[in-house]
Parts: sequence; structure tokens; C-alpha cells
Amino acid sequence: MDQIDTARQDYETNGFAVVRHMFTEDEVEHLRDHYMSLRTSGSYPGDFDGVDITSEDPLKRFPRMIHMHRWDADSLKWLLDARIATMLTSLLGEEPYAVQTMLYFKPAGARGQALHQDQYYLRVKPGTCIAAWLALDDCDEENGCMRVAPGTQNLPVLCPTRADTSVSFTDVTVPIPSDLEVTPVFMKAGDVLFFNGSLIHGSFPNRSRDRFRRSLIGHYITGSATEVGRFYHPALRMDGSMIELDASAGGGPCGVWTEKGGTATVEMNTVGLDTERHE
Ligand SMILES: O=C(O)CCC(=O)C(=O)O
Repeated sequence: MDQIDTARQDYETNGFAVVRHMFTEDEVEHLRDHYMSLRTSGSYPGDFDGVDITSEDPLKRFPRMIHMHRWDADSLKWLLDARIATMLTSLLGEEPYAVQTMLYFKPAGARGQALHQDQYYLRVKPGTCIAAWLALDDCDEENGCMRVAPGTQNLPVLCPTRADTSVSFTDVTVPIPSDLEVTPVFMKAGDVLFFNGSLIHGSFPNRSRDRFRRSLIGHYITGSATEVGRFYHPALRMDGSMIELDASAGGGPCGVWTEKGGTATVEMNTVGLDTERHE
């Protein structure tokens, strides 16, 4: 089986796939240098909480960047990269639209991101979203690698609860049954993790003394989608042209865990989701 077939099989079974060595060492080095130089030289649209180089909080010194592809040519080029387009088309069975870039610096001591589903934020209809998460550093448990719950890709969007903000920079999370497996994803710089928008995932803090855990993330949606949350407009075809989609409304029903015959299952709660949020 070739790399694409293996990834498709992993994605279908587990809701995620890791493609090794997708970007070369030179490419990764260029991207790392590029974003470090951007981050240390100013503020950008998407720095919602600003940058404070004197802060004790590593995430205030190195906040994540959002939607860089709207003003940075290198980010746009990466978002629309032909290797990613080919892989996404194979995983989704249709061409994707690109809607978001993010750069997480996650320096030593930085908090992680509590378990969540990206569909909670993107609200793609019909269909779902998919992430391409490129490791710019080797990632392991020490520096807060990604963690995923295999097989959760077919769950509906779950009703969120409050996250522990001493270990997560986001304030919402999804509850999980005690026996649900959440596994670390060990990656080398240049590997890409593709994951389904309903897959439960997140990360713990970076507990290392001096290692960054930088990652460049692209969010995409299925090409048959007609709606996505307003924050993600405009969507782009993989040739860079814009496509007009409707803005999906916030709110609506969400799933809650219940136990039936000793097995945890999800039932829909009509009380619904809270307000419109973005990742
Ligand atoms: O990089 C992380 O720690 C979390 C990223 C994430 O959850 C996402 O891209 O949806």
C-alpha cells in the first residue's frame, strides 16, 4: 500500500492519519525561521489578546497567530500546497476548501489546549472540517504533543463544559467517558497529522525546560459544504480562488454522554450549544 492508501485507511478507521516526512527539513527550517521572525517583530491581525514580551505567561510572549494566509504569502502558499491538496482530496473523497491557518508556538511552560472538536467552532454544513497539522519541531509528551481519541470522528458535536484554564489556554472542553482512550501522537518535524473535524483532540502543557513545540495548522472543509462559521470566510478553492458560502448559525443541539447497558453512548440535547465561537 502506498502512503496515500495507508493514510486513507487510518483516517477512515481512526479519524486521523499521520503522514511522515511530508515536508523536507529545509522547508521546515524556513517556516520555523519565517514565523519566529514575524512573531518577534510585531503584532498582526488575529493577535486578539495582543503580545506582551515582558509577561510571565509564555503564551503572552508567543501568542498563536491566526489567519496569516490573509496577509502573508508564505502562509497562503503552504495552505494551498499541492501535496496537502492531494492528500485531503483522497481522505475526503472530494476537493476541499481552505478556510484557516494558525501557528502555535507553544514555548516551554506554555499551557495546552483542552480536548475539543473543531466542528464546534467551524460548524461546516453539510459535511465536516479537516485539519492538516504540520509539526515544526519534534513533538512528544514532554513538550505537549497532540493527543487524540481514536474512533471519535463519527460523534456529533458534544455539549462543552468548562476547561481547567491552568493547563489549557481555551476555556471550554468536552467531557469524555473514563474508559475512552486518548493517545499521544509522537511526531518528527516535517510530519503532518490530518484529523477529522469531529475527532476529540487537544494537548497538555509544554513541560520541557527549553523546547518549543511549534506547529503550522491548516483548516479545510469538504467541497460539498455550503455553510461554515462566519469567522472562516472567505473560503478558498485549492487554486486560490474564492468561493462564496453561507455563514452557519451558532447554537443548535449538541451531544451528551449517557450510559446504556454499561456502554457510554451519546444522546442529543435540545438545549443546545451556546454562542458563536472561533478556534
Ligand atoms: O496544537 C495544539 O496543541 C492544539 C491544536 C488544535 O487543537 C487544533 O488545531 O484544532
